[in-house]
Amino acid sequence: MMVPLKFTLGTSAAVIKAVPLLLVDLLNEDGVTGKAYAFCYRPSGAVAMSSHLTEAVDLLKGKDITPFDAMQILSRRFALLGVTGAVRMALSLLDIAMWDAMAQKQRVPLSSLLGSSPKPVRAYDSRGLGLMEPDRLAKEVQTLLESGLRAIKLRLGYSSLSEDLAALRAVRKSISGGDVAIMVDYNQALTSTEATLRGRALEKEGIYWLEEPIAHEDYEASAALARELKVPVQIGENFNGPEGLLRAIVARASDYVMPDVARIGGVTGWLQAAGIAAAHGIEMSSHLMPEVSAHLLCATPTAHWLEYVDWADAIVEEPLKIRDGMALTSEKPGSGIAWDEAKLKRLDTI
Ligand code: SMN
Ligand code: MG
Repeated sequence: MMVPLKFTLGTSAAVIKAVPLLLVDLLNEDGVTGKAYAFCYRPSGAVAMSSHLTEAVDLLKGKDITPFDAMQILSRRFALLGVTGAVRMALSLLDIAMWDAMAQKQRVPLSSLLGSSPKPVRAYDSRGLGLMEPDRLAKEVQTLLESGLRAIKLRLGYSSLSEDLAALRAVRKSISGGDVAIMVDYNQALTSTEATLRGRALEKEGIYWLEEPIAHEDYEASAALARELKVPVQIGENFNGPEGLLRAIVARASDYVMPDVARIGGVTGWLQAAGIAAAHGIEMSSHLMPEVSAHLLCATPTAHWLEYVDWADAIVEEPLKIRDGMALTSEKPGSGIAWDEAKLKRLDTI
């Protein structure tokens, strides 16, 4: 379904006013329903994913199976089509729903099932600060900070460096006196040369990280950039499975990593990725879907930052709570996601 956003999000790739979310109810024969949702980027992404997901569930129907074993089977069955893009996202969603069901059945929060417990996790606000006029950015950051978080993400990628600097300075000035970290995200807008030029200028302004400055899969160029710049380079929302993360880490493509639970292979893929990041001593953050990601960061040895957005507040019974700069991981059994039927009905009529 299309869920309207409270803050329009202008990125260098697209202006997002409403997000296509795919909601999954995985009905198990024992009566437990595993839940998951994903941001599908485009409405057609949701159509493709639901088609892959239906087929994946059909392949498992009648089997008493765990998420790990299911992913082993399904990644073979989908290997010739390619476990990437919408296929990878569909399998990740199924995995998340299976883990949710397993935790619910054991009556423990997902983070506890993973060997940890639901803790507060450090979070930054990623709901707004899209591409817009500096005075509007200055106003919006004030509204965002009312949530109580002490770090925010600013989207950059204007047509010139001076506009990028004007945006950053407007935000910085608006929060002057406040001890607020600013992450910046280019959504792959720059060439390597331009990224070096802009990165050098931005690092003098004291940004916390520089996210996806160039094409996400060019790990070699990203590694050259990370070597060149003092400011930490952040990538990862496009990693395809733990093997994608491993390739990036081996190439030293970035200083930090931030996989997306719906592309890294769900909970199963995240755990493997977290092991790889920890073994290399690299800080790992999350990308979107904070309700599930919070549980995962509780069980991530090098947990860094949760990316907070409130998109699912429009569909769930209990929105993720924020307190003192932290997101409070749900203590309910499972991931804590339950659809609010009244909210869903209202959205259906929009
Ligand atoms: C992002 C990606 C996709 C949609 C919205 C925002 C952004 C992020 O790259 O990191 O949040
Ligand atoms: Mg990003």
